[in-house]
Amino acid sequence: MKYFTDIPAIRYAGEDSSDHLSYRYYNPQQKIFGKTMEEHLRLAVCFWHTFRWSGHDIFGDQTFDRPWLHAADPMQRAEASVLAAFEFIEKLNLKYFTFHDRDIAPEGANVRETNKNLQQIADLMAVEMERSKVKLLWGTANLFSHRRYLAGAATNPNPEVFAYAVAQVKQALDITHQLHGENYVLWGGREGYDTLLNTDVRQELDQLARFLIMLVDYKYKIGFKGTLLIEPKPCEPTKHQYDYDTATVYAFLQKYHLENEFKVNIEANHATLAGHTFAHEVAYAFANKLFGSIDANQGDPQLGWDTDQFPTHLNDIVQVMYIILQNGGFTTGGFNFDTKLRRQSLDLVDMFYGHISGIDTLARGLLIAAKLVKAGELEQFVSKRYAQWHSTLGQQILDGKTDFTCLSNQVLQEEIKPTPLSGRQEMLEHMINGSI
Ligand SMILES: [Mn+2]
Repeated sequence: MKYFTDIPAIRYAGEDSSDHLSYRYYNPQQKIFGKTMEEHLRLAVCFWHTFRWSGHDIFGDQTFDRPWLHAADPMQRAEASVLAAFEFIEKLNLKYFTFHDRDIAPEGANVRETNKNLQQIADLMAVEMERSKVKLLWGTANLFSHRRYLAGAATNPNPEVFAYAVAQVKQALDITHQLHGENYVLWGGREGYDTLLNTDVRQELDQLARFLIMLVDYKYKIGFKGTLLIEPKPCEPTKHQYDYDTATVYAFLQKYHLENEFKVNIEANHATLAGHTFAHEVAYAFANKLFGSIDANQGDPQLGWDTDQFPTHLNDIVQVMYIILQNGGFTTGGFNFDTKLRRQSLDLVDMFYGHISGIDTLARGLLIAAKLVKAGELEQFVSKRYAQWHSTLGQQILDGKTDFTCLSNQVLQEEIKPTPLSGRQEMLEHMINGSI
């Protein structure tokens, strides 16, 4: 069964193409600084929003009618969704996908049956991956939808829920390993609280750390070579989530000596919900050797929730791409589309328009950022701004060869009088827009 027969394979047609079912900027084999665009971007389609979400929101039910979800039997629906997903990814000419355990296979009557369902679908995925050469960027476990997780998984007040979550993540990691996943993601959707009135924060943080420590042990035990990623988000569904942002995750990891075992999966929309820019989270992650992967979905500045829209804000993407290029690019990570169509975008072709639009935004952002790197003007400006730190004074401070007493004496003796210099923000903003 094929689902997208009336849609052509999506190919690069160049900037002047008027065909909306083509890429204007994403030219997979085009080389930029010695790597192809495909290797730079490592684009992935997510399984859950794209093939399992029906358009429902908190005010309304299903709006989409997906043919692969028509069968009465949930396992038949699961198998049909896998076939639809690989057909879609191949039509877009992409090389990666991502999945949640519960979105690829339904829960059974008990854990044994649930695990059997999941294994059966994973085996079908393995066949499709072999046939299509599409790879797994990352897998993850859904520890937030079922009511057993209403008060969290690892941070639940009931250790039986913790144990249940361990069993679920063990199998999700086993399957990610089987499918040669390049990363494994943890998003703590309900690892937080709704009210402090019923919550022991210190206890919950210790529980979360135990969970992650055991996961790391298990990763080495089975020889999983991928990167473990934590996806920060400040709130939603809970009022407060412990993985608030990259800085919070970094502090938590250091407290429990886990900073070398995890990196972050930064989502654009989660960054803005935390009161940051997307670029801030990426820069902060690189600054602390924590950069792993990206969920490229953006939010809406007027809507205060996680709208998961396809990335279209070119200026934001240029800044992010510039930071990624300056720092050497992805290693095991990539750009995942953890994106949802708007619920009025009913047609199958809208799935293509959404992804093409997002992919072209990233590709165009990459091209512009490469131009900025090549021109070197921004880099020179920044390095000049810090140049005085190479002076004797700057080096003494950085090398720890001075102290409060020495420095204050030096200020008095040499009558140090610093001269303020312009930060040139407007010129730099003008320069970025000029390159777009
Ligand atoms: Mn995400």
